[in-house]
Amino acid sequence: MADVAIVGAAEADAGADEEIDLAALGDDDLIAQMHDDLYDGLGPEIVEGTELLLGRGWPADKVLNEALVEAMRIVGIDFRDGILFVPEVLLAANAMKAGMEILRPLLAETGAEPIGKIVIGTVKGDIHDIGKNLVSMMLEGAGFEVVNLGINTDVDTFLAALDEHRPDILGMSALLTTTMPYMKVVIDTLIEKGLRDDYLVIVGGAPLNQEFGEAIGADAYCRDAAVAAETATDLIRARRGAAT
Ligand code: B1M
Repeated sequence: MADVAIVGAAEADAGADEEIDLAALGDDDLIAQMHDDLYDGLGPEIVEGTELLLGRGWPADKVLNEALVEAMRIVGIDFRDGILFVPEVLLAANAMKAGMEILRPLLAETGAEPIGKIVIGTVKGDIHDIGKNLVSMMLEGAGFEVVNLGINTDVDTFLAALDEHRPDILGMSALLTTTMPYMKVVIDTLIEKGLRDDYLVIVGGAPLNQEFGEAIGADAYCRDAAVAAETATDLIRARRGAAT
């Protein structure tokens, strides 16, 4: 009996390890498989799937939204519900980043004229950077020079970067309800130092909304990366138009 059980387990293992030929899948099945692979944190499979979809003529933003962002949305639900934990989510995040690296040059390549400069960071206490990095890519694609300060950015680091790079826009990202109030700390510090009017300020991140953006005195709240690129462009054009 024991032997039978052992053989059975070995067969099950062999089945689980069986390689799936991603290239043989149709688009819908490939997308579904990529959702599973990102959920399981399989970076090389995500890279392969991303390249396959691009090779089939999918635009980069469609690959991003339908394969990667949607998969991370599913991860987020299971994280919230206690089905996934930090280590698994970290692996999923790394798989997502591997896919984003393939898409980065495509999202950033528009041939657009340089339109302005932005300093962007995830605020103090917060280490979520996928959304902020996506926003940075889209802004690059819209013709912005982006100075990306990374994660866990405190007010002094923001101020030093503003002083050094003299951008048109300051962008802040927060993914936690506990870190979003720090955006107000940064804006209030700009006001105290008489610097607020020198910069446009845009904010974003999953727990924010329009009302919060207005309440902390940002120039705009942006729902997603595409809106951030559009809004940043509009704000700069409006400011330059007003100055002439
Ligand atoms: Co975190 N996490 N996490 N996590 N994590 C969330 C945010 C959470 C909602 C999960 C959940 O419970 N469902 C929850 C927050 C709950 C809350 O605050 N109410 C949460 C928690 C609790 C935590 C920890 C506290 C868990 C723990 O330790 N017990 C911990 C906190 C660590 C810290 O920051 N101090 C933690 C850790 C992590 C990981 C490290 C494992 C990993 C981050 C890896 C990384 O970023 N390198 C992680 C992840 C991946 C998530 C989820 C699953 C996915 C976030 C993501 O990348 N989404 C997330 C669940 C969720 O959001 N549904 C969750 C994909 C990305 C494309 O979307 O970031 O929303 P998003 O960005 C969008 C828009 O929001 C917008 O545009 C982007 C693109 O369209 N946007 C901007 C974002 N920034 C913008 C800036 C702009 C404009 C638009 O202008 C400047």
